[in-house]
Amino acid sequence: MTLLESIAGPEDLKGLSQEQLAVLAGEIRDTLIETVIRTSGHLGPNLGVVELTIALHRVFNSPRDRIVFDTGHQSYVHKLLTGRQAEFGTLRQRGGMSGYPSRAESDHDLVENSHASTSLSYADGLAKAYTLRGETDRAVVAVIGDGALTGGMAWEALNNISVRDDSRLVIVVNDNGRSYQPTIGGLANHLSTVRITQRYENVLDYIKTTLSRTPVIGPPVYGTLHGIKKGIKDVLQPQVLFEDLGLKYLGPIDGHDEAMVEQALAQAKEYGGPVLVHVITRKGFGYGPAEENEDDRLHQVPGAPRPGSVPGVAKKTLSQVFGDELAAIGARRPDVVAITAAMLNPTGLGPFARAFPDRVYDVGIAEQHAVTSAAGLAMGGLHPVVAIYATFLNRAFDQVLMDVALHQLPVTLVLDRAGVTGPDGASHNGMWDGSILQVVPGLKIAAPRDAARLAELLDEAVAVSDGPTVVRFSGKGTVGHEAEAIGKLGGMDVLRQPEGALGHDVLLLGAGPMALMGLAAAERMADHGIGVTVVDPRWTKPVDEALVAEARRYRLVATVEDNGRVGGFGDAVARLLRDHDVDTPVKTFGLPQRFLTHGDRGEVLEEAGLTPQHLARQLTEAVARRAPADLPEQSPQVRQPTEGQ
Ligand SMILES: Cc1ncc(C[n+]2csc(CCOP(=O)(O)OP(=O)(O)O)c2C)c(N)n1
Repeated sequence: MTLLESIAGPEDLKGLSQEQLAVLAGEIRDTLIETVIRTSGHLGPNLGVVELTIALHRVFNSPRDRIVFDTGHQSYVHKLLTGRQAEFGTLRQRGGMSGYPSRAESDHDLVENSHASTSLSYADGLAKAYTLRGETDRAVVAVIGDGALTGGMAWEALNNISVRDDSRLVIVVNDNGRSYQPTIGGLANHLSTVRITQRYENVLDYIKTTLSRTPVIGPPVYGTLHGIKKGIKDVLQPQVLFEDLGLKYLGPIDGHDEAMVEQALAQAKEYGGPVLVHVITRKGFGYGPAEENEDDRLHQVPGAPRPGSVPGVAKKTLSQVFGDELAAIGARRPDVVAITAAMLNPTGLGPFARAFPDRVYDVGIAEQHAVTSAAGLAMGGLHPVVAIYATFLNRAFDQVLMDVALHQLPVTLVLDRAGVTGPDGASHNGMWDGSILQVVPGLKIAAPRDAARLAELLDEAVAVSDGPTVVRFSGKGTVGHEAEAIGKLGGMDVLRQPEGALGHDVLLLGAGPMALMGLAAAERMADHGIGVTVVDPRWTKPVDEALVAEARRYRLVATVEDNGRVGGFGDAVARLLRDHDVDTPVKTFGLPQRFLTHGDRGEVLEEAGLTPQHLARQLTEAVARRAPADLPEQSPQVRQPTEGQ
């Protein structure tokens, strides 16, 4: 039995010696590496918090004391120490363990939202609740990375926490200097001063020697002099920043020295008011390939290929298609600039950043700021492209509505990972944007079905100069699965028409990649004698009015979208037809309005009924249910060809 196997819960950690803890840390790292490389998941962040998590569970009494992991991607070690080793091999698999804290899995898990920068607000609320309820023995701990600390919500929380001297609240800043890539901004610079200098006294020595040795005032000395002007203490002592806010500061502490971390946490626990413990760790610690990975320290690894999958040349992803196209646009349009919220490479902005380093802004994990700052850039005469994962745009709805749309500003939001993303679970599926953005006046939404359309629609979107545009797609999709239009209906692409003797039974509108699924469903239905016209709307907002006349000629209109069913494209189509008194019934297919549990994309879509087989069956039944008397005149032979066909 390994030492790790002997840990059934946090209590079992408490009697271990320092030597045993070091062995345990090694075993945890081995387990993380072996498992996550197979299952996929967040490797670098978890390798960095092994000692920190052991110390947390030795000092605090979870679940009586509450530990909230910001974002939650670094909670694997916590899972291993809270009775979940046996299931750990099922991490992120359908029916298996979640890649984030999960309330269904354990009483030790509390917050599973996985959107960054919320932990301090949860902790603030919990601490207030325990104070008011007289549960004064309970401590609340928030573990937040330096990346998550760049989000505005974290500072709103600090502003509130700092005045609560009755809260037993411990904020652990896990400072590894990185989000995916190095964390940016003034706060990050401030923290990095601490990381580099470690001790204030050493800094003073450094200043003395540097000043005496440097004949001319070069950049590093300029920084130092700047410090003297401001007051060296203010610049170099990190606690000043936090203590000015009213928080007790402990640190900086070497986060891989378990005993030191434990000591600091114990002190913080006893203090009785809010305390910030600043822990310095290395992302990927203890695993060479992660520590040496210059891109992202193996922030997230893809996992081993599934059994049965054929290894081949990696296909270009749609994120890369977007990135290359934006770089091409950037070359001919000097007014186009790009913004990322701490996800430059994952959103495909790498090529643009390399070609135009002055025209790309990493704003930190600050989606709200990203959007309003884009509004400012647009007011200043530029055309910003904000590249963001669809699920994280939810944060910035008011900014899109009031800061951008109200001013009719030419901002293009590029929403990657739209639709079902899968293994990251409920909080990561990009299934809300298609609905919340439908209500924004003047905003246009494009949903490319494949790589060629992505490039085309991105070009069209950045050409719009009188209001915001959105391009939503799933960047994990790859080049190759394409469908050419056989005609046009208004601005929409017609992909298939009923052939031979088949009637015009169903007008099927497939948004984005669902157009391809619609084609596959149509083929099956043709085998059963049902004629289906498949149309890709290209723009899902506004809905093309050419649909009104066309819809009257079919028994049924159907819409399919990779988005929640409520308030999305389908509902917009139904509303348009209703407003024009079109009698043809509309069936809308999309994701059920639920929080969908994790699994791979195919599995989640299957469960949601979004497969060609399921669509074909549902539509066949729906056509059959319509009584002949309800049906419009079927005369496809005399049907006028639609414009462009
Ligand atoms: C609102 C939001 N935007 C973006 C992300 C994507 N994301 C996940 S982890 C991460 C970096 C987090 O950095 P940090 O908090 O320092 O933790 P580390 O991984 O370095 O331990 C980002 C940007 C997110 N989870 N939430």
